[in-house]
Parts: sequence; structure tokens; C-alpha cells
Amino acid sequence: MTLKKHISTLALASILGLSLVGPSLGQSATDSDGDGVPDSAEVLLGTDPMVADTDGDGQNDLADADPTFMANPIDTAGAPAPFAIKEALVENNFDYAANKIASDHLELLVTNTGTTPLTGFSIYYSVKDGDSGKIEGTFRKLDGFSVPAGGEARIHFDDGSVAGHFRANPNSIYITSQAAKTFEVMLKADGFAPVSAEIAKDKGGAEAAD
Ligand SMILES: [Ca+2]
Ligand SMILES: [Ca+2]
Ligand SMILES: [Ca+2]
Repeated sequence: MTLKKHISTLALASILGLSLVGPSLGQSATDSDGDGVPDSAEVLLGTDPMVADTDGDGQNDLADADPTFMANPIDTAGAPAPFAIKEALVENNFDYAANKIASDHLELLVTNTGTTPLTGFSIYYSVKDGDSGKIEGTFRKLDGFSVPAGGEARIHFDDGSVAGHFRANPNSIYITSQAAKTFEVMLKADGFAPVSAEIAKDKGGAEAAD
């Protein structure tokens, strides 16, 4: 009797689970990233419709109780970093390649004072909304990003359409809220202690290029 009841509960949970993911959210709705959350619902959740795990904590957006925030996972141990964040921008960006104003996005200029090229970077960044107090926190491995010995390189988080740029969540409060915001960034390369930067963004939306 007990066993039968247990099985019934599991069956019921399974049915409820299917109904939550399926028809109740619109079975035919487009789910571009296959995380179980339709694109239209990702807008409401503030998650990225093209990224299954928006905050980078390893849980996809459907399973994640707080899909736009994870705590900073970066290990602060390591040898003193031979790199530094020379510039950190979240507004009034400039596209040096095209020599024109670029749409607002998170951009870092990283310098390497060492004698060997650096790779193996990862980043954690948080953005806090000055009005609501909401905080989003995101972790990413920066695959393909490197800084030459004695040189510098830029990290861009935008729509990711340009080679070498990384994708940022288009439904982030950075884009959707007009409030002033505070960004905190921590950048790490394997084996080295991380470096940090804090950036304030003025009240107003993320302006389009003009
Ligand atoms: Ca989705
Ligand atoms: Ca998603
Ligand atoms: Ca997640």
C-alpha cells in the first residue's frame, strides 16, 4: 500500500512537471536555447533567450531558483596578477576598429605587464539597480580571450555578433532599467589572484549608438 502510494506521487509529480514545462507555458512557443523556458517567458524572467544558463552557475534557467544571480565563485588565491584592468566602461563606449561611437556595453581594457601571453581568463560581474536594489550576478569563462606579453586587449560584452566579443543578456536590468547602476567586476587568469574594478553608470537607459 505504501509502495503504491509512493509510485502514485511520483507519477503525479511527473505529470505536473510536464504540464508546467509544456502546455501551460505554450507548447508551441519558441525556445531558442532549449532550456525549457520559451523566449517570451525569458523576457519576463529577465533571462537570456539564447543562453540556457544565464548566470553561469551550472543550472539552466528553468531549474534555477534565481536564474539571473549567482554569488561570486572566483577563487581569490594565486600569485600576484601580472595583469590589470586599465579601463572599465559601461557607457559611452567607442569602437576603435570602426572609429565611431558604440552602443553602451560592458567593456574592459586589460594590460599584461608580464613577459608571457596570458590566457585562461574567467570573469564575474554584478550589476546593482540603484532604484530597486536588484542585483544580477554572472560568471563566464572567457574562452579565446588572451592578452599578449607587454600588451593589452579589450573584453566586450554585447550582442556577441562581432568575432571575439562575448554575449551579454539582452533582458538584463542593465538594458531594461533606467535607474543608475553599479557594476562590480572580478577578472581572473588561471593561477593568478584576480583583479577587480567598480564602475558606476549614470541614470538613463543603455543608449543606442549615435
Ligand atoms: Ca529558453
Ligand atoms: Ca535562457
Ligand atoms: Ca543558472
